[in-house]
Amino acid sequence: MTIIVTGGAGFIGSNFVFHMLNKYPDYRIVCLDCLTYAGNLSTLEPVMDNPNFRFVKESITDREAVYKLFEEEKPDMVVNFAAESHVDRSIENPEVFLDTNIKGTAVLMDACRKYGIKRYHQVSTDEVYGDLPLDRPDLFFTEETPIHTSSPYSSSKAAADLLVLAYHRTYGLPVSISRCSNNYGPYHFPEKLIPLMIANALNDKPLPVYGEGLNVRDWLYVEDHCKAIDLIIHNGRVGEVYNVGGHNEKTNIEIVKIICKELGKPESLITHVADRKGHDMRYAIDPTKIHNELGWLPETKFEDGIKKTIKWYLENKEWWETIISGEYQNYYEKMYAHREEI
Ligand code: NAD
Ligand code: TDX
Repeated sequence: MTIIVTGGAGFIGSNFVFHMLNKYPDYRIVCLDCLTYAGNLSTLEPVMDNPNFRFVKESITDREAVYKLFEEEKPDMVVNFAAESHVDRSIENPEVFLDTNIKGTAVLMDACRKYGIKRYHQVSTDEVYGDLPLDRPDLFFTEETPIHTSSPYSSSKAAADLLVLAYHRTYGLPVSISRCSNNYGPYHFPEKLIPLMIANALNDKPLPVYGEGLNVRDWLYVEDHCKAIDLIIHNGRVGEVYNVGGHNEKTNIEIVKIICKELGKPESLITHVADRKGHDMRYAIDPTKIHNELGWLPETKFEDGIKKTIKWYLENKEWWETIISGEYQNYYEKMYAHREEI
């Protein structure tokens, strides 16, 4: 079995590469990643010498390079993690999101049509459903919830999902899609809420909470997401969408306070800043389908997962300090300087 894993040098993709090489010692895992700001080759160092692993630095938007790789590897499956993934960046500059997330998906699926494939899996997000109101805790996203996006990021992911389903219907491509809630865990890029707050708190820097911090996200430990995708590509039905989430809703302010407590840092570091444009209020997944069909259930409780994650950031300072001492400084200055304190 040969699987092309795109975006494997990023947060979830790298965790998936480790999971698969560990669990299936006879599989060949080929990581296709062009190493944007979010891709980090040092993350993959532990598997670089594994004879069942190959890293290829190319973009999923480069048709020639993708076709060449398919000719060389004749993959049985493709799992597409590669994407521009940060909502705030999409608000500043949508174009690269359209290129990578939409065109890149089409190029990969064209290669799958040309060379044949057992499964093309698209890693999508609950953000394609838009958001839920705070005063309706009885509502959850199901696979039937209409697509209703808020940001350029979620719109590009939704467009990709629609293309994936269209390639299934039109060309009979054997596809599947997973729509997961917010992940957290090791190798999470420090532009995202949890690692950003951990890094800032450890440096005694202000913790910039957008607005009142009452927006709700449904947090899932990254390993649980990887296990869900593993189940879907092996046992999930072709042409189907599976929601992935663990009924673990928390407001942003709760998350930041937990991080302060775990690190022994004062809550006075918390600074309320200008809100994100179009900020989604609440995400909440109903995972009944994947549970009933594939027996998936999240295994890591948030209380344990957040402790493990913080421990990882404490033990792997070099990984994130290298990131935040580079180009990230310009990013941080640009994105947060204009966010006035409120
Ligand atoms: P990430 O930003 O950490 O990593 C993205 C990876 O894709 C990087 O290694 C980057 O170099 C690579 N990449 C970007 N453009 C590429 C291109 N044109 N060609 C090849 N590689 C390219 O992202 P993540 O948080 O690991 O998210 C992975 C996937 O999961 C994305 O599709 C995202 O939409 C989805 N997702 C993320 C979450 C979350 O909470 N992080 C939740 C649900 C779904
Ligand atoms: O500095 C911050 N302050 C803050 O209050 C940052 C970076 C975020 N936030 C808020 C915005 C959100 O309500 O925290 C919440 C989480 O923000 P992000 O970490 O940027 O995640 P989110 O926008 O929810 O999107 C994530 O989950 C779904 C991933 O980045 C997406 O790729 C995934 O599809």
